[in-house]
Amino acid sequence: MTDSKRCTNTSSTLSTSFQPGRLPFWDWAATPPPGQSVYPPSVTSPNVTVTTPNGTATIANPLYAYNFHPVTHSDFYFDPFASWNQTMRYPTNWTTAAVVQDNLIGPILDNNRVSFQDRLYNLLTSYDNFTEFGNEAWMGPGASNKDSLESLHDAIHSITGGSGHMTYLDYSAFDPLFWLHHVMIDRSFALWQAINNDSYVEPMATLDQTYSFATGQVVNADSGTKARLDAIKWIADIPLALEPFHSDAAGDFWTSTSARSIRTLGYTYADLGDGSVSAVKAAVNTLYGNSAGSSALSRRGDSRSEIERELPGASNPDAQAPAQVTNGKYQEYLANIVSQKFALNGSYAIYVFMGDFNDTPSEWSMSPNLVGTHAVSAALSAVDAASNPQMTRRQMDNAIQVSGTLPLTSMLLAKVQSGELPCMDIPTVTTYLLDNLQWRVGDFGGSEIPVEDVADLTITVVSAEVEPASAADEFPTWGDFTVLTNVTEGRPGGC
Ligand SMILES: [Cu+2]
Repeated sequence: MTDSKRCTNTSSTLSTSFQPGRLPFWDWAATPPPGQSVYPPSVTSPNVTVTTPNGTATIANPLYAYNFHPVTHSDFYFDPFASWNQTMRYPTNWTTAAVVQDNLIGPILDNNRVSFQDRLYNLLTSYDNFTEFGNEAWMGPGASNKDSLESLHDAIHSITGGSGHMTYLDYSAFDPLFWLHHVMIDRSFALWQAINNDSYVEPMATLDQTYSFATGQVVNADSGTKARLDAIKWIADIPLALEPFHSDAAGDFWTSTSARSIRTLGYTYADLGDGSVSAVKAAVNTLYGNSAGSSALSRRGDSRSEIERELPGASNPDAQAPAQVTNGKYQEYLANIVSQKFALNGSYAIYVFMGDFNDTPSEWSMSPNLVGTHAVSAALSAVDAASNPQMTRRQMDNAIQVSGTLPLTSMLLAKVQSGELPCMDIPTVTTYLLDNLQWRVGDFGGSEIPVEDVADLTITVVSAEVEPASAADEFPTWGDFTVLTNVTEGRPGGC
């Protein structure tokens, strides 16, 4: 975890009193130091030793959990959340007696980390449209880019939550980990913005109701002032304010345009350097290029960290293995996944494997053959519909298709290295994936969900020819996608 935000002078009392404050980010994608988990002790230790005016003292770690004062059923509609007096990560079950299984989270995150890193690298280096980069809503069959920062963000929520607070939109922000995760999302967006400063919010209708926006309302970047939800509901293309964030004492709100640069808000990130595109590209290559498909050697297996340290990143053409690069290009493979956001009772995950795996759902996350976990974060269902009719409405009315991508290249390269796969060309990989690519759906309580139960689930494997980066401050160049129809066609969830 790294210290990140700097508050600068502003006139408001709150800002002044918060001047020494920092919100750290938790980088779940970067390669951790050798022998360490991506899930750091600073968030996993129940207690922490601090320095006080009278020496050191051991206190409850504020980053480990939030204690309610106390929790009430009127605030927490859904049991057992209303009976848990502390935020829970990976609770053993949904009962009052559940206990946290924090020890599971690190190994699961570590087993998914190459997937996180590949996804983030691909998003930062090959997505140049804000809407596609940011938003998980499915853009239709014509769109080539199915992943989004939002979808990757959902995966972290769900994997750190298990069936606890972080997994559910309603309650996740109570867990202190939420804030460290969201600063990482903010930082990822800031890195992307520095590279793609010509693309931003486009006017489009909202697909789902939020605190400020009604479903179907057209949201644009130049949000107006003092707009109230009641007054603007259902009226298209009215300038919107980013409620409830006031920009001045007169009651005006921040807008997407006024909040476009984080520097306006008084902070920055060290990785942005001087803000030049080449500096940010070089930083992205160093941070996340190592395990993306753009470098040739396998990043999976026990020697992963060692190999990663030897490779300076996507920028090193010498690192390309002869088996992978042909005529100066190599082949990337991705699994695109589309499904209904509210297909099930709350959040769910699609696990993609390459090869054999254990039938026990609770062991999927730790499978050596797990390619990655695509998580769909949803609000809790109408378990208690009588006390929360609004939630029932959301579940019933909103047929929202969302998408995400699990990169396959790193795992395929590992299979080449282990001798299971002869080479990376399309016919060979198609045959291999037809036999070995498998997927399952589960909730986060350790139960399997029949693939057929997930409305509109479609998994499609695509491939693109990619030209490696030619310099440390350049990115790989992607060609057009080819759909490998026969890999998944005719199988449950396959398209
Ligand atoms: Cu979030």
